[in-house]
Parts: sequence; structure tokens; C-alpha cells
Amino acid sequence: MERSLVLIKPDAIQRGLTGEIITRLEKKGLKLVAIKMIHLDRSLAEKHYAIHEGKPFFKDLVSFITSSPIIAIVFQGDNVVNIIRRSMGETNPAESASGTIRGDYAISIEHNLIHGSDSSQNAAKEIGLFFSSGEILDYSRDIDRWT
Ligand code: IDP
Ligand code: MG
Repeated sequence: MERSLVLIKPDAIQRGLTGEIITRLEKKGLKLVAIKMIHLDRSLAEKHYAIHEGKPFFKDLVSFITSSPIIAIVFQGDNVVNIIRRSMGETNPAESASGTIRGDYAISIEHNLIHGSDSSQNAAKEIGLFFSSGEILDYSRDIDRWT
């Protein structure tokens, strides 16, 4: 059973796209097991994006992700990392297919609406930064036998 961390980024919150983004992932059939709204501080933002430290866009990325509240979500299910990455589209919205979240609603690589973990291992690390184990809920859904 895999988990993935999704962040609804500041641009999505400001543009009123929170519901749309969650709806798409929920309608896909993904199971939500944790959710919270937070305003990231610099320290947590730098930890979350540590892999990009030293890259030319790192400073602007940290400024952006701390500029306004975000919503952090954990989804759980088979292959959930890959399913979410495909639903998001490419990192650069200009190269994202229509039908994906970034392809339908974003234009710029700096303002691409959503974060999704890129591997199971990174998901585990990222989820640990945002949620305590007690905040991730264990429950069953009757619809899971239909999805
Ligand atoms: P991802 O969000 O699709 O996983 P990453 O490569 O992990 O993409 O990069 C993290 C975030 O950093 C991206 O979502 C994007 O907002 C930003 N970013 C990545 N590459 C560039 C770039 O070349 N210029 C400006 N911003 C970038
Ligand atoms: Mg990434």
C-alpha cells in the first residue's frame, strides 16, 4: 500500500482552485487519509525542497511556497504516486497535456498549482515533514471494491 503527499500550492489557493484539484483526485477514486491547511515557514519549505537546493530557482521556489497558505494532503492506495503524477501533468504546464491539472489550469512553471511526491521513498520522507502518524487516519471505504 503506497502513500503520496500532495500540496495544493499558494497559487491554487489564491485562484480558488482547491476544490477543483481535490475533486479531480477524489473522483479518480483516490483515498484521502490526511488533510490540513498550513502556512509553511522557510525552514519546512527548505526541507521539503532540499533536493533542489543550489538550483537557480530554489530561492524563488521557497519564497513562493511560503507566500500564502497551502493545503497538505496524504492519499493512500496502490500505485498512488504514479497515478497522482499522471493526473498532475508535467512540471512545466506548457508541456502538460490537456486533461491534467497543470495542463488545464496553469501556464508557468513557477506557478504550477500542485505538488505530488515523485517516488514512494520521497513520499514517506515528505509525509513525515508535514504529518505526525496520529494525523493519518486508518479507515475502510465500501467504494474501494468498485474502483
Ligand atoms: P515537480 O513539482 O513536477 O515534481 P520538481 O522538479 O520537483 O517538479 O521541481 C519542484 C518545483 O520547482 C516545480 O513544481 C516548479 O514549480 C519549480 N521548478 C522546477 N524546475 C524549474 C525551473 O526550471 N524554473 C523555475 N521553477 C522550476
Ligand atoms: Mg518534485
